[in-house]
Amino acid sequence: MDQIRIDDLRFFAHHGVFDFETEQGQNFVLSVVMETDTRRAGKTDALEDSTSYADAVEFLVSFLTEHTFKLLEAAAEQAAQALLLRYPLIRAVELELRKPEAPIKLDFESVGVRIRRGWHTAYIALGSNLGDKQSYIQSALDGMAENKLIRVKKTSTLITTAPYGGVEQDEFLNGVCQIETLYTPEELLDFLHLLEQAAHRERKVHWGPRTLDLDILLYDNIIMSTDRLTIPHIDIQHRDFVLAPMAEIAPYVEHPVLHKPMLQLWKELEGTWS
Ligand code: A4P
Ligand code: MG
Repeated sequence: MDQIRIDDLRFFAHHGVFDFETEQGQNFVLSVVMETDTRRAGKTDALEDSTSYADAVEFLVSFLTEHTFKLLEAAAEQAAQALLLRYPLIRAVELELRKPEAPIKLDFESVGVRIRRGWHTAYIALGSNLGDKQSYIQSALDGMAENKLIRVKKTSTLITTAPYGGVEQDEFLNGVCQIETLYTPEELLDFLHLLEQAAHRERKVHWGPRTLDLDILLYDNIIMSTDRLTIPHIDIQHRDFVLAPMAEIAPYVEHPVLHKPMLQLWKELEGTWS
């Protein structure tokens, strides 16, 4: 991706673990690389098609002088997040914050942290087969839309599906949505669990009836498996209630393990792929 960058910008602020650092303040040095598509602005030569680096940098310096953090890690994290929330054309930011006068009795140039943060694309499976299914799913979509760390980009049609997995139960209402998020996969799972709890979901029977089930199908091209989280979600290729809505909103998105697009996986499951 294209970059807009500023190197070694100096400013005065009050971050530090020691009282004298937060009271007296000291010099800081900031370098920022903003990842954004500059093609359009490159063609039109119009500032409204880009992100003004003057604005962005002034915003960052104001943020870092108006707030006080003990740790450079926290200052960098919060500043990167504020920037990404403020400037929608910036997809990711690499931010380096250094202290040339850190209280260390050694000969050094500066100490600092460098982080990279950005928007991630994820697909969430939505399911309900208990109570007012449609309004449980709508409450999940509303809950995501109200969270500033999530942008809901696309939502599929909701479809009625027969239960899969051998448990005798009512039919499901299913769909998927595409989101962009600043959450890590684990943080996203925690947030989805909060939405499930708000829908009074009780975990009684594995694969059993539920007011609301929210699963992370894909998160960028990540492949991971921990005690809590498997991405891509298991068994996508065998589930028409996932593949039909995915084929609607993301037909050419590839399964990162199977290396096949969603539309193909769906047609293979239906037996109509040739
Ligand atoms: N977990 C691991 N990976 C993920 C992930 N990618 N996204 C862990 C979300 N959670 C993930 O899930 C159990 C645990 O899985 C979570 O705590 C998390 O740490 P759960 O939602 O509490 O339990 P569950 O839904 O009963 O089990 P599971 O294995 O998630 O089942 P599925 O795969 O969600 O399938 N038939 C139709 N027609 N439509 C459906 O929506 N859904 C299921 C449940 C069965 N049959 C269905 C449908
Ligand atoms: Mg689940």
